[in-house]
Amino acid sequence: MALERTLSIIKPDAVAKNVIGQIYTRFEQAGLKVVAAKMKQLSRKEAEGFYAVHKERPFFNALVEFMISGPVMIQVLQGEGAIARNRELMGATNPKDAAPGTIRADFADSIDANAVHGSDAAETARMEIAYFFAETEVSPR
Ligand code: RTP
Ligand code: MG
Repeated sequence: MALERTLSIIKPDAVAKNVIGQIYTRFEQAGLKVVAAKMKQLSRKEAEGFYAVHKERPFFNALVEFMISGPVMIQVLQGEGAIARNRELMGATNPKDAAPGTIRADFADSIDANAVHGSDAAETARMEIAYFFAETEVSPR
């Protein structure tokens, strides 16, 4: 498996629940290193741009409203097979379908307020990391 980087966002619901540390512990225990991080209140424009791939979907407006409802914690995770590994840790999009012990099963309330985002493929990971971080902001370690 290749060393990869993926973009992770702890969404406003999980930040409000004060579980950033618990979620970081799961990344670390799975062998994923945090190599860049920032807390941010997204503007509407930033949230719309980030989720542009979903702009024709019926849930787009609700998704954007939710993502700007409070600060988010944005990080780059690095590790062997980081993209798939992070998706496994996250669990299914709808917490009702998420496997026990996953982040969404344990911390998410609904398909909208679902605690975390994770890139879904190598190309989206590259785009999403570049959306929030300059190359100089990502640790080379
Ligand atoms: P994310 O992008 O946030 O990591 O989530 P995901 O890959 O698991 O799901 P995706 O299909 O990319 O959808 C992005 C976010 O939109 C909301 N959503 N709502 N009501 C619905 O049918 C619906 N489907 C998706 C979710 O909050 C999802 O995380
Ligand atoms: Mg997605």
